[in-house]
Amino acid sequence: MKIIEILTLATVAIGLTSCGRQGGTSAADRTANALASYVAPGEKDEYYLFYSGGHSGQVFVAGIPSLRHISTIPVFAPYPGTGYGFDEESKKMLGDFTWGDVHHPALSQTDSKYDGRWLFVNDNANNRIARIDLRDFKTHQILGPIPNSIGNHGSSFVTENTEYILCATRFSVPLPKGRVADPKDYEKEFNGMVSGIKVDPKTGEMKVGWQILTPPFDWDLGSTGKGPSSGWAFWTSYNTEMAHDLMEVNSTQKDRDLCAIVDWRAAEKAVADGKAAMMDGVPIIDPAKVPGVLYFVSIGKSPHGFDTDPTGKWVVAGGKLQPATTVLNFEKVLAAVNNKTFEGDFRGIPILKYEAVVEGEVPVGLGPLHTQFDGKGFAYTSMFIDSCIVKWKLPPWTDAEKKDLNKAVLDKVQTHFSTGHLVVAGSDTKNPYGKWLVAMNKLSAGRHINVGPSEPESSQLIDITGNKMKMVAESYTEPEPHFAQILKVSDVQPNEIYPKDENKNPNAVWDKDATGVTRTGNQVVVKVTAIRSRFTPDRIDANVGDDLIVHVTNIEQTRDMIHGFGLIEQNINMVIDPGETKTFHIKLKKPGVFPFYCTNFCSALHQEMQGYLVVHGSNTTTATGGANAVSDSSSAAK
Ligand code: RUQ
Ligand code: CUA
Repeated sequence: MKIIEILTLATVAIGLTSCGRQGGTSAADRTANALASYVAPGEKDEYYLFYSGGHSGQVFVAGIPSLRHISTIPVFAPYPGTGYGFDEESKKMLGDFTWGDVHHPALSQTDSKYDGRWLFVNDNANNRIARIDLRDFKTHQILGPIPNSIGNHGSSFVTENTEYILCATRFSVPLPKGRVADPKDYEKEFNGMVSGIKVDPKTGEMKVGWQILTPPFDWDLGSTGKGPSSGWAFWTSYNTEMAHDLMEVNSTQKDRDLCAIVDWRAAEKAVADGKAAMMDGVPIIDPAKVPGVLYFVSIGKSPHGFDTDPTGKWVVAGGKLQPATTVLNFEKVLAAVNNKTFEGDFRGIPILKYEAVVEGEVPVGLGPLHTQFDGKGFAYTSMFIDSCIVKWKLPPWTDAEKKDLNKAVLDKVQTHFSTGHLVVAGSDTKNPYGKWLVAMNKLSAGRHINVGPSEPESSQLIDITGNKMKMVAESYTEPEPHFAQILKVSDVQPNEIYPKDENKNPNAVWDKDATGVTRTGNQVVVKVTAIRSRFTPDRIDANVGDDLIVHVTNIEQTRDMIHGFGLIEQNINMVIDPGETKTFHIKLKKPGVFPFYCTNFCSALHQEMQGYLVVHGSNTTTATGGANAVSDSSSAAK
C-alpha cells in the first residue's frame, strides 16, 4: 500500500485504532478529573497556555488546568477586539499583509529557562517573526518578510539565552527572491535557507543576523541545543528527494531523509571572520565552503519533529511514516564530528554515520510527530495515525530494554483525534515544570455540539504526574493550534496600566488645555483625551480632502479602564488602554457628520461617551448644511 493510502485510511479509521486504555468515565474518574481541572469562580489558573492560532494569525491565551480561553493576542491579522491593525503603529507593523500563519510560539530564555520577557512566533506564510512583549501581552515587532527565505515554518526556535531565533525554510525558491527559474530545474536552481535572527538582549529587537544556504530540501521542525548540545540546532527534512511536483508521492520515495545539525556558534564566527558573501543585505554562509557549520544525518521516513531533551544530550526525531522515534546521542554526534565519522557527503556537507550517533529507535507506534519531556527521564510523543500520546523512557536503557526497546514504551493514552503537536509544561527548558501535557488534535470528529460542516480543533489536558497518564479535560478552539508554550503564572509580571510618566509619545496629552485641533494646510491634527465618560474635544471639524490625524490618550490610570474610539463609516476602531496613546490617520473623502463613540463598555455613562466628526464639503470650516452638499463636488474633485 502506498504511504498516502495508509495515512488516509488511518484517518478514516480513527477511533478504531487501539491505543491502549480508554479515557476513564466511571463516576469516580469523572469526579477526580473534574476536580483536577476545576478552577472555582474567583480562583485562578496556575499556568498560561500560549497556543498558536495558525492561519487566524493570532495567539490564544488559555489557563491551565481549566483550559479556559482567556484572551487573544493578535499578531499577523487585524483584530477589532483590541483595535489591532487600525491604529498607525499596528498598521505599520502589519504592512501589506492582513494574515499570517502562526505555527510555533517560543518563550524567551535565559540559561535555558523561561525568563518571562517575550514570546516569539513565526509566520509560515509570509516569512516573518513577531515578538510579543509579556509586559503587556501585545505584539511589538514584526520582522520580515525575511530576505532569501520562503516558507518560514521550521521556526521559531530560541537559543539558550535568546541570542537568536533560528529558522529554516519549508519551501525553496530561486534566490535571491525575484529571480525566476523553471521548477523543473529545482535541484539546480532552487535553495533553502537557515536563518539566524539576532535578538537584542535588552530590548528584544530582532534583526536578520546571517543565513546558511542549504540544498532545496523541505526543512521541517526542529529545536535548539543546551548542555552538551549548547550552540547547536536541529531540523528534520521531508524532501531529500528534491521533488517539486506530486509531492505526496515524489517526496516519500526514499527510506531516509537528511536532517540538519547546525553549529550556530560556528556560523556566527564564520560571519565575523569574513567567510560570508552578501545576498539581499544578509551575510550568507555556503556550508560547502565553510566546514563545521552544517552536518547531515539520515533519519527514517519523512521525519517531522526533532526535539532536544532538557539535559541536551538526547535529540529525538519522529518519523511520520515509520513506527518509531529515533534517539540521537549528542555526545556521540560531537565525537563523530570531531573524528570525522562520516558516511559520505551531500554537495560537500558531511553526513554523520548513522550507527555512530544513534542510541536507539523506540517502537512507539504509527505516525510519531513531536516529542516533549518532563525532565524526569521520560519522553511523550504525539501519534498522528494512532491518535494517542505515548510515554516512553529516555536512555540510559537497561540491557533488557536495549535488547527490546518495546520495554521502554511505558504508557499510551488515546486522544481525539490525530494529535499534531503536544506540549509538556516547560519541556524546552532545562527544568520543565512537568505536571501537565496538552495534546493539540487536528480532528475533533463530532465530540462537541454540532456547529456545521467545519469542526473546531480540540485540545486535551493530560495529567502526567503519575506512572500512567490521565486525561482530565478537553476544550475547543478557533483554527488552528499548532505548537504551544506553557508558562507558570508566577514567572511573569505583566503591567496593569501604562504609567503616565512612562508614556513618551510626543502626541500624548493629559489635560483639557493641551487638547485641540491644529490645521496646517490640508493636514488636521487632533489631540484627544479619553476618560470616563467623555472625549475632549468631542467635536472635530475638517474638510473633504483633508488628512486627518487623531491622537487619543486614555488618561485613566486604573486597570481595565479601557476606552475605544469607533468612527462611524470610516473603518476606524482603536482601543486605548489606561495611559496609552494611539493614533489614526485617514484621508477624508466624503462630506457628512460622522459620530464617534467609545466601543468598550467603561462606565454607567459609556453610552454617552461620543462626539462628532464634521466633514465639510468645502474648504471653509464654517460651511454647513445644504451649502456643504452643494460645494461638495468641487472640493472633492481637487
Ligand atoms: S508542524 S503537527 Cu507546523 Cu508544527 Cu508539526
Ligand atoms: Cu469609554 Cu466606554
